[in-house]
Amino acid sequence: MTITDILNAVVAFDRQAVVENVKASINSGVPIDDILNKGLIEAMDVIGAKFSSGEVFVPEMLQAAKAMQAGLAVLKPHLTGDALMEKGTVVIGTVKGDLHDIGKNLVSMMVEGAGFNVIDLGVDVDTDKFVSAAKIHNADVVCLSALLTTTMPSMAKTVKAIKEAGLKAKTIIGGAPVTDAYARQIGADGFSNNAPGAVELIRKLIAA
Ligand code: B12
Repeated sequence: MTITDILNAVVAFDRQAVVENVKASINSGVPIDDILNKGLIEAMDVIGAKFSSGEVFVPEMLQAAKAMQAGLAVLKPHLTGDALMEKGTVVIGTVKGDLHDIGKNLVSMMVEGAGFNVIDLGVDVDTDKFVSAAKIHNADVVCLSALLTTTMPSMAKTVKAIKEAGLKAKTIIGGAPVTDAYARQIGADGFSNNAPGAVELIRKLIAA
């Protein structure tokens, strides 16, 4: 049993095999980061490439996503661990028009595990909802996720609205098409291309 078995099981949409292989890998001491990055996340890149080349379509992408999420659920208790005291409040969501939530959920899980109070607004979240949630919960940081180039402008709109509302919340952005340069361009306070990086960024912004 290897990490490749996990990757192959996700690509084959075999939820049960994903769960069994993830459990077996954890039990045999495979590093959690490897299971996550080289197994589950890498598998989504394989599916994405197959989608680009017309080998698979949306229903298959969705099945792979469900298989991946089943594996993530097994990993979740191992991703969290520093939740002893609340260190601040973080609002998170996938922006308007975008339904991708695997990466957002992963960030949410790790931020929660690092001891922050996380308010997860879900997917397809419009600017007004982000602003009012940041206000109501007195958020320290608002995290925006986007996986489509067509929904990235919604990040710019939300970052601007949060600043204009005069809230204390800092904004950070992420998702496969997002870059550091884009974060700077739209005036966001930070960017990371992975979930542990998001946690580090949030810690720094709150300490600043
Ligand atoms: C699974 C998937 C789907 C699933 C989503 C299921 C779900 N519940 O999320 C479904 C089938 C619904 C789907 C639909 C579509 N999809 Co899709 N999808 C994917 C796929 C294969 C994987 C995405 C994923 O989960 N990656 C794994 C996660 C862990 O990675 P991640 O999201 O990038 O997150 C990490 C980091 O980016 C970061 N991060 C994420 N968010 C945040 C936030 C913050 C604040 C920070 C700091 C960091 C951070 O941390 C995460 C962990 O490391 C990608 C291909 C790819 N490789 O990205 C295509 C992809 C994103 N989809 C694509 C497309 C085109 C679509 C559709 C338009 C297809 C269609 N014709 O209908 C629809 C759009 C639906 C909509 N309105 O949103 C394109 C986008 C192209 C583009 N340039 O815009 C891609 C790239 C596929 C491709 N190669 O063409 N999709």
